[in-house]
Amino acid sequence: MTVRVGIVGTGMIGRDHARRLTGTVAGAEVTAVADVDAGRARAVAAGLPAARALPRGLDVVADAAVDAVLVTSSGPTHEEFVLAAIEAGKPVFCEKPLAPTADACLRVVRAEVARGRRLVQVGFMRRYDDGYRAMKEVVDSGGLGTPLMVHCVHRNVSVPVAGYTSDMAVTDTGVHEIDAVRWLLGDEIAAVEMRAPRRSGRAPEHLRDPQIILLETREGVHVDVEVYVNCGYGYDIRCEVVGESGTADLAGTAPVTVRAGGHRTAPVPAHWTDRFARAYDAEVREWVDSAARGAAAGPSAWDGYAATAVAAACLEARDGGRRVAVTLAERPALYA
Ligand code: NAD
Ligand code: ISE
Repeated sequence: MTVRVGIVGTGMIGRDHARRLTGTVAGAEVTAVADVDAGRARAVAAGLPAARALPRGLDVVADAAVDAVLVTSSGPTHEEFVLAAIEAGKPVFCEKPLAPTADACLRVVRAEVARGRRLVQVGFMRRYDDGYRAMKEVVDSGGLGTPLMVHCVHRNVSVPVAGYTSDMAVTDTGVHEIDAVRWLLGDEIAAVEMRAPRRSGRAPEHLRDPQIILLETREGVHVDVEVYVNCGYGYDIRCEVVGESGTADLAGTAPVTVRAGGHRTAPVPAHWTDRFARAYDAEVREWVDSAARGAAAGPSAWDGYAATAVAAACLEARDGGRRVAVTLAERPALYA
């Protein structure tokens, strides 16, 4: 069966996933796209073999030639399209964050629970990265002993001066590490704090950059996450789990290290599109396979809710200058 996919939002990652669904992942074709920038949607549709540009995102969800929906519009708009897909009984892949507020995420969780089956997959692609997967295997095997600490780094070369805010460093960027840590440890975040070092001269005046997120899990693991989104030199993602008797950290991504002229060098990826290319392919492949069965797998709406609830607590901690406890709603049996 070929899964006919409709895409809402044809910006950077929407186009990347459209290309992936057309040339890389088998068993899918893009049949409809929409964007508030109608010209952009038309241009993307023109470059795809079977896609039509429709006026609105909700038209894509309702379209009879769409079996499953991929939501890649900006975060605050996700809820409307994901709720409509659940209502239509169509599997939906939603890029992170599921929604920018915990309340909005909970509305999605409740709609899915009312529907009685999983239809939502959230785009936390680190769970599909070979390095993170190998790290999780080591943690789960018990080879490190009981986990004690996790150290994470999330650095972007730069972010757009307009449109990217200090809050997004947590809700859009650090949210990847919040999810990765929950998944790696199989533990929930119980409390958070934040620190803001001096502002980098590379960052625009309105942006607090870098920022440091501190997480404590229910089991007592302490986690530090450095988010620095204007580091200038590359897309640098690091993660180290420290256990009682050993550590595991992500290996570098370069296929080769060069020793020459008295130096040892290896390239740093330039962008998330390069660093996580294989992980994006794998998550979309799993989504297409599960959509062909009319269901969803992978990171769930509950994971999207939990990550956003932690991110919201981080903002409260940062703005109030205090430690904030994270309170999650009761986890529905659907996500057991
Ligand atoms: P972008 O700004 O390049 O693209 C967003 C697109 O959505 C734009 O074309 C915009 O016009 C369109 N849009 C906005 N509101 C809309 C609406 N109501 N209906 C239809 N279209 C609408 O942004 P992006 O970088 O492609 O990010 C999109 C989403 O993907 C965000 O949620 C972002 O956090 C997420 N993202 C995830 C990753 C990842 O690593 N998983 C990477 C990049 C972006
Ligand atoms: C972007 O939305 C992503 O999800 C990227 O993976 C992340 O590195 C970047 O900071 C976000 O803005």
